[in-house]
Amino acid sequence: MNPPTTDPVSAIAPGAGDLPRLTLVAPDGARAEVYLDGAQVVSWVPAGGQERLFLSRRSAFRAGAPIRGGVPVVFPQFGTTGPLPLHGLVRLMPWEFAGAEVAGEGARATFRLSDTGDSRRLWDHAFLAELAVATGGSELSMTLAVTNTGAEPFEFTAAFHTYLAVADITTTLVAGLAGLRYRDAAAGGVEAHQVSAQIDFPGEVNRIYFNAPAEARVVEAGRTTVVQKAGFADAVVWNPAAAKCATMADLEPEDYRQFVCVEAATVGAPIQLAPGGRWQGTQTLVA
Ligand code: TA6
Repeated sequence: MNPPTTDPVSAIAPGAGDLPRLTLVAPDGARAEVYLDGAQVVSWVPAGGQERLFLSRRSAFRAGAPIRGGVPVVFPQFGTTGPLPLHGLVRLMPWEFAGAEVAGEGARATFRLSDTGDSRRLWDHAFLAELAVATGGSELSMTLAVTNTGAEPFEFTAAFHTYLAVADITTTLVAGLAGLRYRDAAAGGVEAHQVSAQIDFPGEVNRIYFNAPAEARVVEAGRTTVVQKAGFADAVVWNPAAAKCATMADLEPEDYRQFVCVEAATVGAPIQLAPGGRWQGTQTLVA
């Protein structure tokens, strides 16, 4: 059961497909929208600013189906690195709203999810996942905390699969990852080193950058978005380009021009959690 939203900063109402959607509004006007399905942030407007996340007009909004855009929470498996459905389980599950509050100039909402019979059939581990979403000023901050509530150790990979809205992918650059080793999924998984200072997008880019620094920047003509992370070792950069985009039923053929995914992630070295152990990772977007 989700508690009633009597706090001053949030309200839950039916969103697309009648799925419950929380709107979080900070005292300074910064706002975010979060579907309880997947605890998926789908909109972020900094104070006095404009929408900074991409959300596909063709996305499914149906319980148990992934939403295309915003910030899907990836856990306990990134991509196809294991036997689970692509990007794991929790983006497909309904989370519980655990409350919202004013925090300084910002507003903060928390969501919770535990293992279920369905999740145990696919991944036989007991866990508690907690997601905190905070916005205020020019920032959107998300913290994922995972606790092993079972009696056996487990390991997992995770990410915030962040779809940042851009005006034009052909003039967008990602900076801050030079010198890093990466796995190039668009080239069959070969490994390479990032030589140039900035990543551009002449075609599909699908890379996991290992041991990435705490900050990457998405640089467009006239604006920059900073992606900061803590607790996540790696960073993923993805844009499908025209050919792959055309094969994706929940994207318009030209949608690849309008987003780049830059993702705080832990993929290269899975997190090991002993019984009772807790891990957390944070991603902060700065407009
Ligand atoms: O993060 C990049 C990626 O793993 C790509 O390989 C691409 O498939 C993308 O995620 C989207 O995955 P999805 O399951 O949402 O279609």
